[in-house]
This record gives sequence, structure tokens and C-alpha cells, in this order.
Amino acid sequence: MKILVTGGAGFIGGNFVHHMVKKYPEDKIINLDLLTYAGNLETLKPVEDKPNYEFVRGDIADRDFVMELFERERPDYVVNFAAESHVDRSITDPGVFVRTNVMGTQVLLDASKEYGVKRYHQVSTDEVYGDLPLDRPDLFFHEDTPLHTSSPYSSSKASADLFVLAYERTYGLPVTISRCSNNYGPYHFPEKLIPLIISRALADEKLPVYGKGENVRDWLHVSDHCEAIDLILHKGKPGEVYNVGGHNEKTNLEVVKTILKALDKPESLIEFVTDRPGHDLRYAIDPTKLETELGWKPKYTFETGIRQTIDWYLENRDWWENIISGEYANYFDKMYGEDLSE
Ligand code: NAD
Ligand code: TDX
Repeated sequence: MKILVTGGAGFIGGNFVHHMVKKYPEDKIINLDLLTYAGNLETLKPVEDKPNYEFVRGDIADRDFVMELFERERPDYVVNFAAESHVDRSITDPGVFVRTNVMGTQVLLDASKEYGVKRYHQVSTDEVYGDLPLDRPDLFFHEDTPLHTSSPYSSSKASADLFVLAYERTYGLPVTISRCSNNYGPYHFPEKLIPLIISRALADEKLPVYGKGENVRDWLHVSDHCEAIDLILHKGKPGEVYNVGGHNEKTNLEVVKTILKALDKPESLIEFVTDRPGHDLRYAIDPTKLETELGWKPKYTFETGIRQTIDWYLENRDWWENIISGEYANYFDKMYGEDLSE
């Protein structure tokens, strides 16, 4: 089998490429990535010399390029991770989110239809369901919860999901969609909450927490997400949506304090800063369908997963220190400069 993975130089795509290259030596894994600010070939060092792995640099929204790639490679499966993924960036620059997340997905769908792929899998997010109130812990996102987005990011992802489902209904393309909760783990870009807090706490720098830190996210270790996608790709039913999550709801403040405790750093590093506009209050996934129909079970609890993640950041300083000393420093100053004290 030939499996085209897009966005495999990013956080989750990179972990997925590692997983697939190791688990399926007989398959060929082709990683198509544009290498935007979020893509990093260092993440692929462990697999770059493997005979069943190939990297191709390119843009999923470039129709001619994508069609040529499909003509040449004829992939059996397509797994689309490629996206602009950071909510804060979507608030300052929504256009690129439409281009990559919506138009890029549509180009991949056209190519998948044209070349008759056996399965097109779209990696989506729980953010397409909008948010839940903080005072209703009994409510969860189910696969049939209406799409109700808040940010330009989540709107672009929801839009892509609708195109994916339309290609199944209209053209009979065999598609699946997974909607996962917040991931954490190795190779997570330090603009996102958990790696941002780990890297800044290690340097005794102020930790920006939006609003009062009471927003709730449902955290899943990236390797449990990768297992779920592998399972859906091989055993999921075409046309179906699967929610992925492990019931690990935490307030942002709880997450930050857990990391500080593990690193033996003081809570006085926390600084409450201006809230994110339109900030979603709570995400919580009901993964029953994936568990009962496909037998998925996460391996990590939040406690074991966050320990493994912190250890990875301690043991792989080069990976993230390279990022935070580069172009990312300008982004950080622009994003938080006026808000954070010295
Ligand atoms: P990421 O930002 O770390 O990686 C995105 C990758 O896509 C990068 O390597 C980037 O270079 C590449 N890319 C961007 N634009 C491209 C283009 N036009 N053509 C080709 N490649 C391009 O993102 P991530 O956190 O790994 O998320 C991966 C996917 O999972 C996304 O679709 C995201 O919406 C979804 N998702 C993420 C989370 C999470 O918590 N991070 C949770 C649920 C779903
Ligand atoms: O500096 C910060 N301070 C802060 O309080 C940052 C970067 C975030 N936060 C808060 C905002 C959120 O409530 O922490 C929470 C997590 O923020 P992010 O790491 O930016 O993730 P989130 O906005 O929840 O979105 C993530 O999960 C769903 C991914 O980035 C998306 O790609 C995925 O779809």
C-alpha cells in the first residue's frame, strides 16, 4: 500500500509518520509537506533513511503540483494533516487558513477522486462543534452534535469537513473523518499551551495564561491519536465521522500548575493576560463510537502522558531551542509583547 500523509513535518503528522513507518515496513509512506513555520524536518530525522519513507516538499493547495504527484505515485490511502493549526494566528491572519485548510482539502479531494484512492482520511478537530458551557459537565460532543464554530481556524476546519462529506455523498469517494480533542506530546510546536509553558518555565520566564485560566480542554497524548487514525484508516466505515478523546478534561490553570509542579518551578511565574477573542470555554469529547465500534482505547492517562512529554522536552532541548531562537521569537514578541511583564 502507498499512503500519502500530508503535513507530516508538523506535530501530529510527524508522530503519525513515525508510527506508520515503523509499524508497516511493507507499505510506503510518502510525506507531503510545505514546510511552513510549523513544519520541521528535524522531526523526521528518526525515519529519514528508512526504505519505506519518502519526503516531498509541496503545497496541498497547488492543484497542478498535487495532480502530478498523484499521477506519479498513485497513493492507495490519503491522510490529510496539513493545515494551519493555531487559533491565535487565525485571528490575526484568517486568509491563509481558508487557502490551506479549505482549498487545500478540496484539491486533495479532487485528486483522490480522479485517481480512485481507496480511502481519504481527514484529520479534523473537536473545535468544529464550538464550545460547551463550563457549568454543564454532563454535556459532551457527539458525532452528530451540530457544527457551530467560533474562530476562523475552526470555521476553516468545519468547512473542510463539509467538503469531505459532500465528496462521499455526491461522488462516492470513500472518506472518513476523525475529530480529536487537544493533543500533547513530543514534537509539539512551542506556540501551543503545553510546550509553551514547559519551555518558558524551564527558562524561569513569565507564563501567559489567557483570562482567568478557567477554560477547559480535553487532552489526549498524540500517540493515542495516531493509533486511532491508524485504526479508522484500516477498519473505519466509509462516510463515517469518529470522535477521538480520552476524557481528560482540565482547566488551563490546572495544566499550567501540573507542569510547574513537575518542573519544581514557582506558581508566581503565572501571569494572567488579555483573553483570546471568542475564546471557547470548554471542549469535551464522547469517544464511545470509536471505543465500541473499533475497539480503540487510549494508553496514556493525563498524568503518565504529561510526565512522558515533560521528559521528552528535557531530553530534546535542541529540537525546541532551535525553534524558539528563530523566527518564532518575533511572533512571540508581537503576540504577547505588550501584555507580559519582564
Ligand atoms: P502543525 O501546525 O504542527 O503542523 C501542520 C503541518 O502542515 C506543518 O508541517 C506545515 O508545514 C504543514 N502545512 C501547512 N500548510 C501546508 C500546505 N499548504 N501544504 C502542505 N503542508 C502544509 O499542526 P498539528 O497540531 O500537527 O495538527 C495537524 C492536524 O491535526 C491539523 O489538521 C489540525 O487541524 C488537526 N488537529 C490538531 C489538534 C492539536 O491539538 N494539535 C487536535 C485535533 C486536530
Ligand atoms: O499562551 C497561551 N495561553 C493560554 O492561556 C496559549 C497559547 C493558550 N492558552 C489557552 C488557550 C486555550 O484555552 O490554552 C488553551 C490551549 O490553547 P492552544 O494550545 O492554543 O490550543 P487550542 O486553541 O485549544 O487548539 C488546539 O486544540 C485543537 C490546537 O491548536 C488545534 O489545532 C486543535 O484543533
